[in-house]
Amino acid sequence: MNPSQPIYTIGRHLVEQEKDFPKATGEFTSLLWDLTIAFKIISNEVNNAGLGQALGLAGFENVHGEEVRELDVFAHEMIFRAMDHGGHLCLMASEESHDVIPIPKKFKKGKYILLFDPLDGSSNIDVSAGIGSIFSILRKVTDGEDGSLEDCLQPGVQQVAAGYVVYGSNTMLVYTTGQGVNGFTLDPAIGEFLLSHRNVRIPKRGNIYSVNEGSHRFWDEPTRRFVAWLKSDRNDLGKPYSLRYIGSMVSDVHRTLLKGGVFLHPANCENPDRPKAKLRLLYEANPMAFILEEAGGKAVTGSGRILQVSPVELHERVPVIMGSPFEVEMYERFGKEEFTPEPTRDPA
Ligand code: P6P
Repeated sequence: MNPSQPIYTIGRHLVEQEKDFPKATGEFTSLLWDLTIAFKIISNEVNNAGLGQALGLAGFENVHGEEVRELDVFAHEMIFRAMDHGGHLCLMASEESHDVIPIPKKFKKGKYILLFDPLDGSSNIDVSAGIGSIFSILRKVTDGEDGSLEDCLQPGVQQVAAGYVVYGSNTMLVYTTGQGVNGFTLDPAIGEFLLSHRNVRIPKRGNIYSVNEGSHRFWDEPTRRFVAWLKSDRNDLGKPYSLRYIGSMVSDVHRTLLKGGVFLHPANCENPDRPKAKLRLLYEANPMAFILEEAGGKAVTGSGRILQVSPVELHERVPVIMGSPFEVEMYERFGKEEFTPEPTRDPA
């Protein structure tokens, strides 16, 4: 940690941010604070997962037909139990739950909706690669005390906050409320998230691309031509971009945010009439897109801004291309015209 940087906890940051909103009631601050408790508990479990206990399979499949590992279930439970009684939420929705999750009747309801992916990238758990949690917060738009599916199906531009936690070499929480992006690293010795990355800005361009090259033959033609350009010496670097791919969206996007470049999870166009995307709009693409755009980046589906997609289903999926403005704008140009840009400088 930078010795000259003041010790600034996430709690202090939340209180400071609240001061910027004269009408703030503190409800939102308390909601985010409750979330950090869940993330500390999950971090401890992830970092102490015993080989026999938490790395096993939970023996059933989630709504998407994917094997559910015990840490997925644990993370889902921890977030639900940390958030169900605070009085700030009127509804939750999780990747691990087919339907929306009402707040138990015995608890006071609030005006916010929490959407979350409790443990993204869980297929990496047993190889000790990066995994993470992602959250998105919306404000209730329907009448009455209880939230409904309609409250969840709002475009990403309506988010009031979004964030992720990456459980990697250390645990880091990155979030935005639309006032910039800040990163807090967990000091496990004192159990505090301390400000470590103030006002994160993504580099305007990078030299890394992140995509599952094994799916190359399923991409549409513009995506194939864009990635071929990245890998050639005809691009502006004059040499091939480096490929970095962990297979965990939180880790791959976190690296892209800090180092620049582009992350892609394009649609599978094996059946051109029915392209199939994988990443979920409401609790993966939207929150990450909010953060990337707040940090000066871009986030598109290939046919427009992710944040402007109007959701139809709770678990719907979208193609994701996000990162530095230079690379994402290049991707969009490859999609719009038959063009191969000439390098702006002689190859190295
Ligand atoms: P693929 C993890 O399962 C996940 O949902 C994201 O975290 C990750 O970016 C993506 O799937 C990886 O998908 O097709 O490369 O295996």
